[in-house]
Amino acid sequence: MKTAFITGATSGIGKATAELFAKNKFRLVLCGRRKERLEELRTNLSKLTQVTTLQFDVSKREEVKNAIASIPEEFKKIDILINNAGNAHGLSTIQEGSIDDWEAMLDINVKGLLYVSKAIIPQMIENNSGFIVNIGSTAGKEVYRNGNVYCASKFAVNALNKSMRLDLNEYNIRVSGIHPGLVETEFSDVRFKGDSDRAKTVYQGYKALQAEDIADIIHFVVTRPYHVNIEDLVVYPTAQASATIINKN
Ligand code: NDP
Ligand code: 8X3
Repeated sequence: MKTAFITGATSGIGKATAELFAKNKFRLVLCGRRKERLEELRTNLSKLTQVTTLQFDVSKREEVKNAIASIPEEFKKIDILINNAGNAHGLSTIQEGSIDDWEAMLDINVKGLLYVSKAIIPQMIENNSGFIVNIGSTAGKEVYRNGNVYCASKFAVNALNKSMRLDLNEYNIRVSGIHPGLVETEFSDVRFKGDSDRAKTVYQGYKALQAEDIADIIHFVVTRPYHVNIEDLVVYPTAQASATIINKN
């Protein structure tokens, strides 16, 4: 049984991935900050597979280190790391953007991904095997107006994904980047700080990607034969042609 460590498992893409992986009998280490959601996931998914949960903030270096050091023995060998935790905070011009929002995005989306990877990679190297899936974004391929720092954080994820492949190549560690376009999750609620009416408009007038669509792709990527590594995968909803061209009704 393979063990998958999923950050940002309490919502959206991470949660759908946890549910799909549980059905497919992966042993799961599920992470997030919201304790009650982690408890609910553990209760529900334990009916299908072995599950443990870790409550920590990916942007807090010591919390990451301590949480990962506390993983129960039977979950300690991580076969698959899914670096998914992340969000956009705000959607403003560079001149009007909030420095707190910028720091949150860089601390969570970039440094958080690094802290978690740094804690898990050594045992993958020791095992001479492993799989890291980095959830980037189409925002990491093409910038859009007001996207500035979120886009920069996802361009960084794209660069780190490529860098990990180079540096970890000699240890048989596979590294894949998955870059979704618009996915209907809690993402826009977070971006617009709980303004759910504004968040809803992002997904109105067309069929956005669903979290389950991305979970399905992640599952496909990690279940290829060991000699197959999908390096980079960009996925849009059919209605979306680029960051800003969306065929709405
Ligand atoms: P959600 O808001 O639904 O989920 C975000 C997840 O990240 C939650 O589980 C949240 O858990 C976790 N998270 C956020 N901040 C932290 C933190 N500081 N420490 C630990 N966990 C954290 O959004 P999505 O599912 O859409 O987003 C998942 C990933 O997909 C992100 O990296 C996002 O950038 C990316 N993405 C999303 C797209 C979209 O359109 N939705 C498109 C392209 C990429 P908790 O709050 O419990 O900590
Ligand atoms: C999320 C998709 O277009 O809001 O990464 O940046 S977008």
